[in-house]
Amino acid sequence: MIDLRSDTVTRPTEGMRRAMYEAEVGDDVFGEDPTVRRLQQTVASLLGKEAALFVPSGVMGNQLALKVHTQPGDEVLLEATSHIFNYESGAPGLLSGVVTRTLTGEDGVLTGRQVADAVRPGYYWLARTRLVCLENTLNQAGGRVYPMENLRAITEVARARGLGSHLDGARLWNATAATGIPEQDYAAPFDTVSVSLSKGLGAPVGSVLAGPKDLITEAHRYRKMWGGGMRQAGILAAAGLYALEHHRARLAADHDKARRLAEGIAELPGFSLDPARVQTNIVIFDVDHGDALRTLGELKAEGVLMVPFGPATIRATTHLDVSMDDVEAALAIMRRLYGRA
Ligand code: TLP
Repeated sequence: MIDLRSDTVTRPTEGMRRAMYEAEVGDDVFGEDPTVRRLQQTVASLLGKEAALFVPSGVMGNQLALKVHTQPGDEVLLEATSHIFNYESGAPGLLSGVVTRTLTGEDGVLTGRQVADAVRPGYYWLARTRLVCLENTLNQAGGRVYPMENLRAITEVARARGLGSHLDGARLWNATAATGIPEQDYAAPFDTVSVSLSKGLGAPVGSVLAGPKDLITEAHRYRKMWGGGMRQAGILAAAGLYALEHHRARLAADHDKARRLAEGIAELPGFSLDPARVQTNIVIFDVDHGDALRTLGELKAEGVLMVPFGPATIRATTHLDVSMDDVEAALAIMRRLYGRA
């Protein structure tokens, strides 16, 4: 199988498994796991934040951020295609009791003006707009990198209007690999940032939420309350540390594979995409006949896995466990199935 469903499908490499095996561990609920502590310090310093918290998933990192930035009844501004709004099971309503309000960006990207116009005035009969969340890279916009100018403009508005700001940086590493702008620079305008270790970096489990000490202390409390207190979690943190050290530099290779895949698909009749839009490791394309599931079934029968991202839309994601040869093999299959005779 050539598995392009997500960059989450990777299996730990031998070196990573060795690092996990050798990890020094302790009970992290007592704050005694040295490897977890080292991971938290490493990520906090990489992102230029005071403190960080190791969490089981990207969803938990984002939802903890919402929790510590808001009170029940507050309003959170999100882009309409964002992961937090679409793919986190409605958690903001249940876990934080907040109202989510979506703004529609151009290809997922909002402007400072849009956010400024959305902040509600302080009348007591209105919800209190309290937090703005952005995503970098933008999953639904095909891995697009959020332009720094817009990140700065939006967070300036947030600060000026007394709102908190959170960045869902599940694939922030890919943004840095694509532009050369350090993660720390992308993180700087935000109060809190969550990053994933289990996507492009190839660790089996884990995300990290970083931010000011007081908010991370509060997040630590809710992590426990939500059942995310982990004991000898150093075995997982070791994989994250290994990934940060060994798998960040190679992300650019995933971007090359995605570009090649996009170029190949763009040459086939019946598919619509512009390869120039592929900036990182995600390729999103449309099937002209309108039935993504049909195409996905045909591809699966030939050993190529991708996921639906709309009725006529498909997503393919490159990662550590697919090689350039795998990409060429997937393209050869697609040419055989869909190329002109
Ligand atoms: N995204 C998954 C699916 O849920 C769509 C994927 O395959 O891309 N933020 C962003 C931007 C994400 O893409 C994801 C995962 C998350 C947060 C959640 O991370 P996990 O799966 O670790 O909870």
